[in-house]
Amino acid sequence: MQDIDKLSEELAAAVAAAEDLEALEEVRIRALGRKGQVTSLMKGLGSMTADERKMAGPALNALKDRVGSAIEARREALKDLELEARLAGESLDLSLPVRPQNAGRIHPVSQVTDELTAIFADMGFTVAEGPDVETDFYNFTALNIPPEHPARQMHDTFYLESAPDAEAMCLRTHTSPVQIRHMQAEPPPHRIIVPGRTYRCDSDQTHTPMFHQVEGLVIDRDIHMGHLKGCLEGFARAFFEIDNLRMRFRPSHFPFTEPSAELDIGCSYEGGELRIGEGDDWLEILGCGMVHPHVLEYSGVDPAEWQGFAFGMGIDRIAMLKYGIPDLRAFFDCDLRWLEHYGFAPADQPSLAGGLAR
Ligand code: 2U9
Repeated sequence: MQDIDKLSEELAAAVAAAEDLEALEEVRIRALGRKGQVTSLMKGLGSMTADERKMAGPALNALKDRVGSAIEARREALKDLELEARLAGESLDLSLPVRPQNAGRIHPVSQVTDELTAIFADMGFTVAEGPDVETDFYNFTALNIPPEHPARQMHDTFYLESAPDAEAMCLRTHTSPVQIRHMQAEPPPHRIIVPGRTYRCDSDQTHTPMFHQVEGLVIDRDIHMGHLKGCLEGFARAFFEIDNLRMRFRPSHFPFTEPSAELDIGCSYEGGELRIGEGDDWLEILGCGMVHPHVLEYSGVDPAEWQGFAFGMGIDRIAMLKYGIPDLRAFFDCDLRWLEHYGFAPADQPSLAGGLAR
């Protein structure tokens, strides 16, 4: 019995000391193999007296089970260690350049959205998002668009089927409802941009039923048209990467802003080719204005204390202008050859320091 106890201790120590699966297999063969130490002791049972066998038999069987279980447990632990070491050795360096044949391209809409985000983030804006399916209240009423306004007509807006007494639901026709929701949820001041998908029942060479917009909202005390002008001129210069870009604000009208304006940038159309920043023609790039007091009231903001400006532009449109893309519909064709031509390198994140687009 003493021999069995001693052997048990020795084998337990050998199992624990096995540093890899190969060493553990050697211990197994040494203990439980055909000529192993435990096997040999078990073979000796045959030459014992019946009384000796009664004592030694169960003890040897217990030893065999104990050693077998210890080996199995150690094997599992060693496998885990081996896997961990392999995973650590196989870690991917995501900063390595992509192999050219696997590169893929970033769609111009994603690229321009990232550029806009970088520019406005530098001015202290954060990005807000909201639902594509909206209520009539958030898409129209809260934006000072009355029931008889043409924008509400069935031919402009995709309405969803709803129960006769339920509020009408639609696909948002602009990202403006997100600003309303944001103002209701957070206390002023606000400085947000809202890029996203928008939907209008329209389809021709320059309109698609789904298109992308970015809108911005600044609400604070004592905000005036001077802030609007400085912010949007700064944006246009940074976006088109032209320091002395000619610009003009032209009076306009939107239900949600008063006064309202549109921003034009200087360009030339010589020989049918558009050149931004040259010549003496004008090109409209965005709409803007001071947020209408009714809109602030609908949003739970006191217009006597807080004012601000808002702006909106079509991402697809400014992407076409900046990158000379002639046909809007190609944006949504999923043609890989088009994406290869007009797309952007995936690893180049737009930043003001590193260059917006390379
Ligand atoms: C709130 C208050 C005011 C957002 C604005 C415009 C002017 C505008 C168009 C540009 C081209 C839409 O993509 S487009 O068709 N937008 O001209 N958008 S001011 O005004 C807001 C928004 C939200 C709460």
